Amino acid sequence: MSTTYATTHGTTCLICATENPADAALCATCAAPLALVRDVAAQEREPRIVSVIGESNVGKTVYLGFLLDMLAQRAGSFEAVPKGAYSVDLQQNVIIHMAHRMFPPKTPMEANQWYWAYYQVCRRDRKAKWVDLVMPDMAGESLAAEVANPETFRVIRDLVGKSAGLMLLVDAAQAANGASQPDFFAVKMLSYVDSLRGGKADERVETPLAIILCKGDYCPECFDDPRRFAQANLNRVWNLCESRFSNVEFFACSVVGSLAYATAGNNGEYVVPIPLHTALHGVLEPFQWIVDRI
Ligand SMILES: Nc1nc2c(ncn2[C@@H]2O[C@H](COP(=O)(O)OP(=O)(O)OP(=O)(O)O)[C@@H](O)[C@H]2O)c(=O)[nH]1
Ligand SMILES: [Mg+2]
Ligand SMILES: [Zn+2]
Repeated sequence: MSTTYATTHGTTCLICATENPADAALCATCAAPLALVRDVAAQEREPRIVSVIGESNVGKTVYLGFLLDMLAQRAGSFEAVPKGAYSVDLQQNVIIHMAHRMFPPKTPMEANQWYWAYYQVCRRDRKAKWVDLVMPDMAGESLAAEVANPETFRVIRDLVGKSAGLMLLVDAAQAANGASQPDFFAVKMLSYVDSLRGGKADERVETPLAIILCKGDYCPECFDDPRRFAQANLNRVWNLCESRFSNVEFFACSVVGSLAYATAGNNGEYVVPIPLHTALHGVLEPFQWIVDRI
């Protein structure tokens, strides 16, 4: 990533390198918050991007919100400092909804409405090594549009292309039920990443890739052996990882302890899951694995 500076003349976007007016709030090209650039300039340390990718409704927002909240509470001996109030919004949005026994709403497709988190993170049990992480919460539908038609969402291309670590979320419950959609979507996502990295036949992608099997509460067997689960239920992803990615690990994750179901809509035409209580399993492990490798 090139060094970027906020100057009196303008602010160069950290993500897409567009030159913006000094007082702009969002980048005119990719809608990244420019407060990020100003905070980075103050920090004098290059931030690393960790992208959370996956299909719409797989659980990206919920996962990221709880992860940031755990870091803020110093789980797993991590110390994490949010940079800028905007970095706390995502976590707050998820925690407040869950406290009211609701899942947070779907992330809008428009990049100017995404939450971005910029955190300074360090492990207190190790020789203190601070890493600055930028973690945007992208919308699954925008990711799908970009993967189907590269260049639709320039910000996604820039983010995924520059990421130091990737977390790919896959719906384990659907996969365990025999659906092939999660497997196909993940394969498309990974082949997109591969092509961004050059896709040369003799060079595998070295970026650390954590594949997170979400909604593990529906299929607890995925916690026993996430690798075996993936090999059996996400065989296309498993094979692609073996051939093209040299730094992959599989994890299982779940955020809810028990669910109830209620009807919603004017005539009760929808059934919505109500999270009765949160019980976090496997949220920190993939993050820890990535931080150890960047
Ligand atoms: N049972 C269970 N359901 C979950 C879990 N995490 C998420 N969900 C369900 O998945 C839905 C979608 O979660 P989100 O985090 O909004 O999904 P997303 O990937 O951000 O989706 P987009 O914003 O559309 O890209 C939630 O409304 C819940 O119904 C989990 O750990 N267990
Ligand atoms: Mg979302
Ligand atoms: Zn930009």
